[in-house]
Amino acid sequence: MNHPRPHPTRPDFDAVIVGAGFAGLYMLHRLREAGFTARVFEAGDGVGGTWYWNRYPGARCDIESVDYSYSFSPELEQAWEWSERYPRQPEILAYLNHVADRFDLRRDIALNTRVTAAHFDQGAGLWRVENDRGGRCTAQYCVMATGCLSVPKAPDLPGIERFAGATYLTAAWPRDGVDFTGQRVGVIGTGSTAIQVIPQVARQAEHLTVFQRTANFSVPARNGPLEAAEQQRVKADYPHRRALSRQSLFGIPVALPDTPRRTRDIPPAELNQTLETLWAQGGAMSLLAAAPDVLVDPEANARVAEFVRGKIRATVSDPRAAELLCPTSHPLGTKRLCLDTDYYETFNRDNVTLVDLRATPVETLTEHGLRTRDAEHRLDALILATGFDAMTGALLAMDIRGRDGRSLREAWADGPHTYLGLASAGFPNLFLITGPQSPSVFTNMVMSIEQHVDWIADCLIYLRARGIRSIEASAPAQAQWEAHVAAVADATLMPQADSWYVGANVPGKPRVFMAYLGGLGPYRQRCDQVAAQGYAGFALTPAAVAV
Ligand code: N01
Repeated sequence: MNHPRPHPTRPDFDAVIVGAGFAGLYMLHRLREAGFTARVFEAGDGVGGTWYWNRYPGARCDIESVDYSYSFSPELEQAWEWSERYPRQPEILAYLNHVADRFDLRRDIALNTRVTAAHFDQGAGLWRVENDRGGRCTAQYCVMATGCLSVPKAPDLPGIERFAGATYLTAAWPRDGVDFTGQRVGVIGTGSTAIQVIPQVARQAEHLTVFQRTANFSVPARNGPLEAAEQQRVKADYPHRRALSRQSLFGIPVALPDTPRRTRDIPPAELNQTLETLWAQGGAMSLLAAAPDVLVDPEANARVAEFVRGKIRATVSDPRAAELLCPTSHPLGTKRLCLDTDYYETFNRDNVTLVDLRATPVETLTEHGLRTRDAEHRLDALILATGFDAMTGALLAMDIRGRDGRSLREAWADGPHTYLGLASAGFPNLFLITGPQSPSVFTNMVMSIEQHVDWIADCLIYLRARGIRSIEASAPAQAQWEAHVAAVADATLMPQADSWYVGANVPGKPRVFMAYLGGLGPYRQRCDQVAAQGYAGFALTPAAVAV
């Protein structure tokens, strides 16, 4: 119900932004450029988000550096020099620090400050935000730039407290690094993170034991130095390259085919040749972009999956290890397709052992190592590459309360509910950057972040120009969007896998497919259309009326 609000309360800031990764930094820049006041709160003691926390050996982005970078500033694009085809974590972190300095962002960022609560004050029409340092402030808008993979999954290994050796979580790696020389090291997990860690640690440790529960598909990165001439060529072509990426499926410069050819219709020899070429070039996204129907058509998927399994068998010399490393539990691409440098080759080393946790499950950690059903593996150190409470973890970690004091945890008890992945009904003036049910993790995140930030900034400018105090997703528009997201996902093979995309990795999490699979380009058009129609599907409330 609306009540007249004669004395609107001035908030401390036009917007509070939570998180200072790629999303929070650009959001701050856009809002300030548009004349809004904004404050960023960041839990870390530096900017960088994902790239601040994930400092584990081998951490590297699986999108090419020239594409995994902001496109909003042509000067920045031209100025920054990338050293490798795929950027290492320290280089991305240096880039983000450069961005923070270049655009003078630091003065509006509070570091070491974790937002614990955000409550919508209906009477005053503003958000009251609290942090773990006891600070409080108010803002008209709250923008969650909290990342899709920022809350590590809690370790769920029996007896972990008994282990006397060192334990390392990849997502909270010691800043000064770790020297594993002379140590017996165990790695739990074989997802994207572990696949990067394992080859690095194997080169240093005396012995490495990899505890695998589920084998994953991985494609070679073929990383290497980015030659000056190649970088110059990309820089000269940036306007065209970015335009292509914005309209693409995955946010990389691969055009949508006019008449996509079905993979199952391609003669085996021709398909094999294409896959050999892609394999030699490296890159997971380009493999999927070349045959996007592998995510939809089981036959197409089976053909490409068998090609990858053939590569694993050809690489790993021990046939038993090779079979264990061949994924059979899920179609290719339905868990994140990993990108590696020497992952499968690492299992040919004398100092590496692969343990199949399906055949011999973990019984417990002991003081000296890890006991499976048939052996005790003595370890000096244990690396947990066990994944994240993805997509919703960071949002639900805060006590977010919207209209009528209803908490987001309550509203999302059966899974996330959003309109376009940008907003949630019942939570006025709250925006999510790359929120659940947007393309986010299925794309080059930087492209998706820029699209959301631009959309949100343009929206706030629109509201200000019209004296509108409040914007809120309408429940019917939200329900329609969710039905569309689910229908698109259900038309693919994606929901078949027990992946973090469906929350299957976190016990008790509702099983819902949490990303939009319609592609970044088509999604962008939809968002632009909503804006062009005066924010269709949102309720806009003028200033003279309380919300
Ligand atoms: O996490 P994951 P991740 N006992 O959830 C295993 C992005 N990323 O950090 O599959 C034994 O994929 C678990 O086994 P299972 C990327 O989007 C990007 O590797 O549940 N094993 C699995 O093997 C990626 O998808 C980049 O059977 C346990 C592993 O731990 C996302 O982050 C680099 C276990 C977790 O794999 C997450 O990747 C890194 C247990 N109790 C990450 N609990 C790049 O840009 C979990 N596991 C390259």
